[in-house]
Amino acid sequence: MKTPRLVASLICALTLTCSAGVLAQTVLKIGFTATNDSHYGTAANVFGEELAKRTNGRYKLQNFPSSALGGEREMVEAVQLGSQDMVITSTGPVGNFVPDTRVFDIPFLFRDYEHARKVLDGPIGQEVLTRFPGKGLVALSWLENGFRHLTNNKQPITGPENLRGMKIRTMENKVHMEAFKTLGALPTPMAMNELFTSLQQGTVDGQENPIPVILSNKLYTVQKHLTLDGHVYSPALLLISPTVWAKVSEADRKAFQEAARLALAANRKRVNEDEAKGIAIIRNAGVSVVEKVDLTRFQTAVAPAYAVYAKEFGADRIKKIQDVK
Ligand code: EAX
Repeated sequence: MKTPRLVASLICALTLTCSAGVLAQTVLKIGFTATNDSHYGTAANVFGEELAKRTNGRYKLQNFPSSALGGEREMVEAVQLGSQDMVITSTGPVGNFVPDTRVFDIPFLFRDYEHARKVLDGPIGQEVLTRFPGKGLVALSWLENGFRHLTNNKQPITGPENLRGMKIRTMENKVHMEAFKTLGALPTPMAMNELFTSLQQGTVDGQENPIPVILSNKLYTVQKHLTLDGHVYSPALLLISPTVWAKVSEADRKAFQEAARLALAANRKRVNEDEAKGIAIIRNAGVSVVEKVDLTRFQTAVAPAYAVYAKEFGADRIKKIQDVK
């Protein structure tokens, strides 16, 4: 048994990347704002397992859930700088880095999950992923956060008039902020890791997030009302630092991409499951749920913001997305 150890040590000495005679293993740190037991945690776990399997354990993932590495904007910045290896983030702050993602943050753009997934998987969505390297980031895959719904502590929201003057925490996303301003609310951008306390202390009246996030971050324990308005689809992304990516061999890049594909499938499956069981959990916790809202009234109220979006993104680009069947 002496010879193999000696060979291993020699390889280690040459590659300078192993310790205690073990062959090179790179541990990649991945951060996200939800818990390990969430739609994001599921994606990270599947990605980590599949990557390790496909690289014979040469790459391993270490999860930092629950904003342990900071808010989404901070994490994307760190991934860009190379001080953090990977991140799962909503598109919330990503438009500040890769403006082309912003078009997908327009409210009432997607009809349903099928529509959104089809656009992201198709040429329109895949083309946007190619814009990341030019902005100092690498996107391995789209992921999913879900359709966002309103929660608050003031009153049941049945129409846009109920939002008037309400302090709603939004993501640090100007497309979303424009929409809430147009609806008459007071959009208050804030990182996810400050949200729970802000709701608890009444710094903001409400917030908006998909069911998977409301569950994972236990927002239903500090909110009285939920309205299932699904005002906007919230895409997510699996990003890796260009510093890391530059060191990954061509063959291993295939392993990363394949693992990312499986992570996306698992992530969407979990979103479906959370959607199916989540409302009952939230209601059982004592939250009043407005299930049926007249969406056309919200759409009419938010219509003036579409003029701003059309100017920024081009009416034809918006229509092209809407037209995907
Ligand atoms: O990505 O910040 C948010 O509201 C996001 O939806 C959450 O961090 C999951």
